[in-house]
Formats: sequence, structure tokens, C-alpha cells
Amino acid sequence: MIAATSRWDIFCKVVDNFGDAGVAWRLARILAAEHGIEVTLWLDRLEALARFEPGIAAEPAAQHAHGVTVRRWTDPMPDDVAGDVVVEAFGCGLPGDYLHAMAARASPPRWFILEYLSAEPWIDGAHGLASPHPRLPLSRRFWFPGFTAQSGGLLRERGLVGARDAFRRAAPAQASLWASLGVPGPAANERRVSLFCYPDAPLPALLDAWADGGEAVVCVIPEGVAAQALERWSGGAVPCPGGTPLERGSLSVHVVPFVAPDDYDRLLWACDVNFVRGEDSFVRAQWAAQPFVWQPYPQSGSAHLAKLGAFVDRYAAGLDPAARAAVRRFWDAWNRVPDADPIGPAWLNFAQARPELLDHGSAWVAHLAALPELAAGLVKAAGESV
Ligand code: TRH
Repeated sequence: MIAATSRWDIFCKVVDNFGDAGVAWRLARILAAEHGIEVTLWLDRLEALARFEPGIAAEPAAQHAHGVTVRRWTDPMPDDVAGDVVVEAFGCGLPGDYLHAMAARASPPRWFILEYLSAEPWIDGAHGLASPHPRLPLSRRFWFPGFTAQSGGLLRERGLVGARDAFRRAAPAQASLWASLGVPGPAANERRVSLFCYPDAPLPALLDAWADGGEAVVCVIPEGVAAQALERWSGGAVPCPGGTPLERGSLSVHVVPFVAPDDYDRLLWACDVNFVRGEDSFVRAQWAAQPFVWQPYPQSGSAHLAKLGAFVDRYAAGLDPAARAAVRRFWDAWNRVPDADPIGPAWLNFAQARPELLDHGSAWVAHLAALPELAAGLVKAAGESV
């Protein structure tokens, strides 16, 4: 039996972007804050975390923030004391000396491989499976995040939905968020959109559609996101964070700095539509319960389109046929699915479905919140006898 106050080591290698660090960091924070666990996050590229977490700097070999120790993952490891529980994020592999330290313990640590999130049905069968190490007396268990009770669930901080609802009722908190971003507060009859996407999204065509449309759209883009597409679209005049927005027709584009995870949540809560990508922002947009659009991380052989389809199948199943078709149509266009509709008409269709998507967002959150939470599931599994 592993005590609740045990020592956990989370290992994470940044493949690219921010999601690997973002997910590992969120898990570490929840374990420390809600389960009283002593957590060390071993990260190879601290700059990825430092980009959006102000409490973390890129340089120190060891630092402490939000109750978590964050250490630079070096080879060889600075010391070889294995934790009671080891989480290997996204199958990043463990250092050889650390593996030997694990095997040398009187009782081997619980070892979990935290996999990437997917709505594909096969993950329910793979979640929780054990796999012995080929040489050492160690066994690891696969942990698949997902959207069903048979999966490993999703990360969700205690009180998240309540904090979201309180923020939505608090005009001063919303005003202070917009002021901190250098963006004016929402005007009547405008559509406010947060936009976090990969460089290959059909952004210019969507910006054209918004600029030419009959409805005022305020689009908030984090600095550096789709920067080249934005530059080409604007003819070189990309706003600096908090600077004068780019205005064209019905559209204003504001570039904002990357913000801390809790503020990114608030941004998602405050916008009418959220464009998200990868894994962690995708999950946060679901907790936000506003209409959203997902761009999965592009993979070779278009494997990401299978993930897209699997998620739409689950998420849109509870919608009426027209709204379901509007979601599929717009998400396919945004992801350049072969033979998808042009983005402009697909947007109009999607925007019309907004009232139903809003109701559906709340129902979807209620469904997800009834599932086991990911960090709590890991803590429970770590405490079970094997
Ligand atoms: O950055 P991403 O594209 O990360 C991706 C995915 O995780 C993908 O699955 C993985 O294979 C690839 O990385 C290597 O998108 P994601 O997952 O949304 O991660 C972004 C993180 O950045 C998330 O934790 C939210 C955080 N963030 C902020 O905290 N503040 C911000 O202002 C913004 C824009 C993001």
C-alpha cells in the first residue's frame, strides 16, 4: 500500500510546443495541492513551461512552485533515489540509472505510463493494462486519458466548475482579465473568440470571412500563434501584445501575451467561442463549456483525423442533427479534412448553432465531471495492492 504522502516522480520530455509540459505540470499541481503528495516534475526543456508559467524560470536546475519541485532532467540524473510512484509522461522513456534505482528498491515503485488523450474506442481496452519490463523486475501500467468511465479520465481541479461560474457572474473579475490583456471589455452584439491553433489552419480564409461578415468579431490570439499566417494576411502589420489591434471590416484582431494556466482558463471562460489545439487547451475548452473548435496535433498519415472524427462522434452525439452537422462541417473545414466545405459558409453555419452548442456545453461538462478524475484515479491505483 502506497501512503498518500508518498514521493512521486513525473518524467516529461518536451517533444515540441507546450502540451507535454502543460499536461505534466497540471497533473503535478493537482497531486500536490489536492492529494498532499510530494511531487517532483523532471522536465528536459524548462523553457516550454516557463513560457506560460510565471512561477517557473528556464535556468535553475531545481525550483519550487505551486507545491511542486521542478527539476531539469539531465543525463546522467543528478541523483538516483527512486520515488514511490513514477509517472512516465507520454512514454518518454526513463533514464537508465533511474530504472536501476527503481529496481534496487526493497519494494519496486508503482510505474505508470501516461498516454496521449484520445476518444478512440480502443483506448478503453488498453487503459490499465500492465506490461513487465523486459529485463528488470519492474512492471508498468498504461494510463489512457479519455472520455469514458473505462478510460483514465481527464484532469480536473477540485472546484473548477464553481470557479468558472463565479467568474462568469463577476463583472469586475472579467474587466480585470481584459485590462491585463490590454483588450477592451466586450461590447454589445459582438462575438469574442480566442484563437490557439497550429500554423497550417486555414486562418487567413476565416479572418476574411469574419472581416466581411455582418457581425462584429473580436479575435484574441496569443503571441507567436499562427504568426506567419497573420503576417501574410495583414501585409506585415502584426500587432504586438496589448498593442493597437488589427482592424478590418467587422473584425478586430488582438495579439495577447501567453498567460498563466489559470488566466488561460479565464480567457476561455470569457470568450464566446474558443479555438483550441493539441491536448491540454482542448480539455480546458471543454471545462469552459462554451462552443469550441479543436485542431488536433498533426500526425503523419493523418492519424490525427481519426482522433478528430472519434471525438466529434462522442461529443456531438447529443446534439440535434442540424447542430451536429454544423460542428462536423466547421471542424472538418478548420482541419482541412479532404473535401471539407469552405471555411466561410461553414463558420456561418456553426455560428447559427451557438445557442444549442451553449446548452450542450453544459451537458457535456456534466457528463465529463461524473467520470473519475485522472489524478485521483492515479492516486487510487497507486494505493491498490498488486
Ligand atoms: O502546445 P500544444 O500544441 O501541445 C501539443 C499537444 O499536447 C500534443 O498532443 C503534443 O503531442 C504536442 O504538444 C507535442 O497544445 P496544448 O496541448 O493545448 O498545450 C498548450 C498548453 O499551453 C496548455 O497547457 C495551455 C497552456 N497555455 C497557457 O497556459 N497560457 C496560454 O496563454 C496559452 C496560449 C496556452
